[in-house]
Amino acid sequence: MKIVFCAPAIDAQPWVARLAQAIPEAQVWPWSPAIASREADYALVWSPDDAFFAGQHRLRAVFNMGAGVDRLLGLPGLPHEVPLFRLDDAGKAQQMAEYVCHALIDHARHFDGFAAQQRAGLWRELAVEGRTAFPVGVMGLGSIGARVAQAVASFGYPVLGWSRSRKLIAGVESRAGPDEFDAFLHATRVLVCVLPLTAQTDGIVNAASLRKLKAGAYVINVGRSAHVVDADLLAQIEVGHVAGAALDVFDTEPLPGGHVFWRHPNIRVTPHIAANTGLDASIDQITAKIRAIERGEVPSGRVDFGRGY
Ligand code: OXD
Repeated sequence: MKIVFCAPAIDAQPWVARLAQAIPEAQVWPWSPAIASREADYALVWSPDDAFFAGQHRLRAVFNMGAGVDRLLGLPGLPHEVPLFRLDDAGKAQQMAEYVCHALIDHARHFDGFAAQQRAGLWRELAVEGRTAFPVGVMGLGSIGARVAQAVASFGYPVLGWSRSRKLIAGVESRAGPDEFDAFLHATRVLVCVLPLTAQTDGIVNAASLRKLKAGAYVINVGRSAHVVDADLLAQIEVGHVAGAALDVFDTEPLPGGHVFWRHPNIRVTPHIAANTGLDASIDQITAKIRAIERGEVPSGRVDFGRGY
């Protein structure tokens, strides 16, 4: 069995070593332009080089080393006849849940305000609204979104979820499809985006949807930057309908130095760290999927090219 690794932004060495250890019978190598025509049975990729797929003609499966496949689906030459798998969870859901709960509680309990007061040497209580004043709406209830919704619910916040099809998650009111989107927005104050980026979800957080949120809304985006129309978000903060946002993903990463988000008092910026791809969990998952394919089974996490995730 031959496995090639192509993720130019990631140090290949530990991944290749760990994969070779997990599947001892496999030859595993990091892709480079010099050996582009060396063909593999399986590929592990993350934002691979444009030329990558041109040299691969016998792939049995491609594994995306992340949850979102939007960049990969836009890559010229991606073979649609080869099954593509995304990581399902692999340690990301827990991290996402931590990020979202932190951003939510930081905002709702004014911890950001207390930090500012500390810098000013100010000892002063700030009035805090109860948790029921912050209904949280989670867009996207896949393995990651479901974990996020459950974690938020465990803190006692009212939680709604919105997804393509209705989901049964304890403590979460499920809304589904375009027909229930407005009702979902009207009932939400803290909007959390964990959606995959597709033609249907591109720009979904825009002036119209933001205006439908409860007054004093807050946006937490751990999906993709294209989900949020930045100018609309800024305009709604400006008019006071939206109180602020915690953003982990940006059109240009790293976020350029002069970008308005850096210094905006109501916007929290983090450098796309909401959930890192953990080496061990990912290799375990990919190894199990390769073994399943070798046995003739179809593992979970297969991307539907038509749906876009
Ligand atoms: C992912 C990411 O898609 O980290 O997994 O952006």
